[in-house]
Amino acid sequence: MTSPIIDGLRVHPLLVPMEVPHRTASGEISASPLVLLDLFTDCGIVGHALIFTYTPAALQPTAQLIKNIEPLIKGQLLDPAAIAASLSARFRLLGTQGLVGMALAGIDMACWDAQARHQSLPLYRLLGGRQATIPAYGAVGFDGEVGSANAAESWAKQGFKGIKAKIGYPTVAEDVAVIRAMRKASGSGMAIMVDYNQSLSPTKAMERLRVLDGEGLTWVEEPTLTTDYRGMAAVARQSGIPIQCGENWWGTADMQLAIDASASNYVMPDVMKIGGVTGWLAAVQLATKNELPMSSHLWPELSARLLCCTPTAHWLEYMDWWSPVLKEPLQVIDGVAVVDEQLGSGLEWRQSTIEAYSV
Ligand code: SMN
Ligand code: MG
Repeated sequence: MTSPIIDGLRVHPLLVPMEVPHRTASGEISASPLVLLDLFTDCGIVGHALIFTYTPAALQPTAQLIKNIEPLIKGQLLDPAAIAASLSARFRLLGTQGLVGMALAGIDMACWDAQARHQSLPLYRLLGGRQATIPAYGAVGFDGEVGSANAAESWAKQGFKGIKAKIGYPTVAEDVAVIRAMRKASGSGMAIMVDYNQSLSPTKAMERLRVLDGEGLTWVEEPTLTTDYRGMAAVARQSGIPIQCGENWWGTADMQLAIDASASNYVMPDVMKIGGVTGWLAAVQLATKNELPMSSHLWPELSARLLCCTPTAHWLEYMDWWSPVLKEPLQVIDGVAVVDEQLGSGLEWRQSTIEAYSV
């Protein structure tokens, strides 16, 4: 089967409203700035991907940057790994963190989607994965005792067996109160994770985690700055609760630094910041070699497929913020992500919303 040739890229910058703004100790997201990518080939196959830019300020620049990269890949063979290596080398001087990393990750995701579609395979099968039972947890915002308990109850009613709450309230007593309110609202069987979104100093984190130790938490996420590998490791050493990190690693170079420092017990790379599908596959090598349970961050549809190719797969983070732009959002049944046999990464756009939310 001859490889298709890349024929062009189309980008759609969208601002997708969120029913409930997502609050964290480090800021709030009230709408999803998304860049939808379509990668065209000479045989009619189209690869799809989406990039989340966190803030509307980065939306148009990221979309334009992706479009500006089109001449570098147009006319190239559809060979995702080779394209990732070539683009990484082209941006060696500028670096592949930040918006460049986001743009390259989006192109990588679209290339792998197109490759799987060209071979008439679901992405997880192209990558040698297998159907796996991936538990999903629901996201709970920095919404206080009542708001967090209501969200916890709602996830429990939908059959989820895990929830993750953003904490880092003014006092650790408030953190504990939110945890206990969620536990009461969702039942004793619910796995509860908490996420400080890098809001504490290592010292403050150690103080708080000593208090949280008896709360039966599954993990404490990013208690301190993700780039403070030594500080995170010091917190992990004294914590009785597993420490989770990864969503802010730019590529596997950061992941390797965290592993070398023993900064966390678990890992959760973000499929965009880690470098797209190619970056995720490299992260899987590191997690498997170091026997680190590996979870996902955002991108539930793509992450579910990739966790089927992850021997140390742990939890999938589920949120439905981007469902309005998708024809078939990820299904979670009885708390387990359903990975069907849709070709590629299963992304098909709902055209009506592209018109409605284009900016
Ligand atoms: C998070 C970070 C950024 C946007 C939304 C949510 C959070 C998570 O850290 O782990 O989901
Ligand atoms: Mg987080």
